[in-house]
Amino acid sequence: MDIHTFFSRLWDDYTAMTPQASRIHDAFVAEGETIVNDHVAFRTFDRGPITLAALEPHLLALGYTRFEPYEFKAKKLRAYGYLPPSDDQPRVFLSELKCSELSHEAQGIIDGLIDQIDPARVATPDVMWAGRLWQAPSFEDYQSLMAESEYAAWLAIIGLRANHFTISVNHFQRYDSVEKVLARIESLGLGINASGGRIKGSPEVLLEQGSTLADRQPFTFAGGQVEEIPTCYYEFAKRYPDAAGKCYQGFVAASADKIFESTDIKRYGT
Ligand code: OOG
Ligand code: NI
Repeated sequence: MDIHTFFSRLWDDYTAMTPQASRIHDAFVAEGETIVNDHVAFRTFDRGPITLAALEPHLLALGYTRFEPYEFKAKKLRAYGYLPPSDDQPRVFLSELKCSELSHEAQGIIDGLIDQIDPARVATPDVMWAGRLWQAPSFEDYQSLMAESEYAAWLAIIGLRANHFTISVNHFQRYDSVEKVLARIESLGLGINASGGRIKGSPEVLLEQGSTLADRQPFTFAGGQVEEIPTCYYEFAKRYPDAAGKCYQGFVAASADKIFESTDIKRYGT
């Protein structure tokens, strides 16, 4: 699969899950802005056939290269940043949950999901937007996961797909700051993730980021119980040149730690 097809299918799946993304995208295009993606992000479990190491070959096949690892001790996550084959393509942030750091009960719930995955399904790049590769969990299991890891609970119901796309504020004309972009988002009636402040990072760390609160939709759990759940969110990033004058290519772990909470709508939503 070529990289254009990959991102166009990924985007179609993402916007179907995330109507706010189409609204935001179209609002900026209507103002004459050009949308360039800074990065996209994926979440997975470090177990079974969908580990970071098992998914990474799909990125390498598109021409991506490994850039830098990141650790999130409190959230029990590790991640890797990848550089695109050309500047007009997004970077990729791929994270995985360190399942063995959860309780035996939570691990049992996750194993019950992972055991349902057909390994053949993971062999083609469209697994990156396959969604759930297992039956819907019960609401009880969802809540058990939620008590230990919001990331685990989210992944159990949403599955593999773009967790967010990120607009490059560097490529905007009218909006020269992340804060101006966030103000425009709010004028559309959408919520901002304020965990750790509206703007994560600073020119000093060469990256400023902000994000929406994830969209919500009703979800039918095993047994038929329907509850509103968070889907995906949109991010906005502005990068600064390093001492050598080269645009910063990495992520910032302290900022990422708070960006993860964009799907934690129970704690941070209004
Ligand atoms: C990823 C959060 C981190 C960034 O740009 O630092 C991130 C996630 O929510 O899965 O995207
Ligand atoms: Ni991001």
